[in-house]
Amino acid sequence: MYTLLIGNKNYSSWSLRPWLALHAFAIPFNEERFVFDTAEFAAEIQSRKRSPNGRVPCLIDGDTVIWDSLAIVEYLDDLHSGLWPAAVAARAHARSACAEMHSGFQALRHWMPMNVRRSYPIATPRADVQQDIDRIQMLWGEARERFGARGPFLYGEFSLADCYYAPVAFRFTTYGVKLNAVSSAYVSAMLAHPSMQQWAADARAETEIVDHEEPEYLYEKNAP
Ligand SMILES: N[C@@H](CCC(=O)N[C@@H](CS)C(=O)NCC(=O)O)C(=O)O
Repeated sequence: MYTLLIGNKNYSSWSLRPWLALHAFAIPFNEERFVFDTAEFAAEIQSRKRSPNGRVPCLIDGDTVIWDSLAIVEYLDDLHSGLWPAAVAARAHARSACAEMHSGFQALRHWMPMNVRRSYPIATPRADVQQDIDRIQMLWGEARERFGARGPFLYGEFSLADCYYAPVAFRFTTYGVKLNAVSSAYVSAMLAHPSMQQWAADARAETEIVDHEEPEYLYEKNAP
């Protein structure tokens, strides 16, 4: 049985990605949640005792330890197959989209951190954030148009690419981001997915608040 080490469900966007892959594809696993900014997180995770890079997520499969969300989902696809879109061209597009998410969109990640339980509409996002939003909508539109005929998700049927953009669906909702029709329909499909609903319910049930992840810290206390 796999063990997945994760952070707070309300905040940990990187944890959500492999958790969603396991949950949505009905792969049995245990989860261990570590709360940010606690002595336990420092002792178990940041010390590298349980996770080699001192971060979450981290997947433990017997003697095999896989850190970093992208390596984890690739490992799951190696062992379970069929988690990426089936057609080679769609798979290449999906992998590119995930790589772009993994290494990019810094402005969006910084200024619109995932915060599942909050609603904090931002009427006019900063220019650099809007550029990231525009690029994501372009990418989603292309995936939906070229590869999305067989379902409501990016490549039609649910795939690892949806796991990768799941935190963005929560972010766009929290910050009230104005979206075109295709993106808006995609976000609705994601929020309706039973595994996303489970994660959101778990996030809302959490009681810990991490001040520096809250929008007031970014936009009010610490405003540039
Ligand atoms: N690129 C990594 C990012 C992992 C990451 O930054 N995790 C954050 C939580 S979402 C973390 O563990 N932060 C705690 C720390 O850096 O001390 C991945 O894809 O897994």
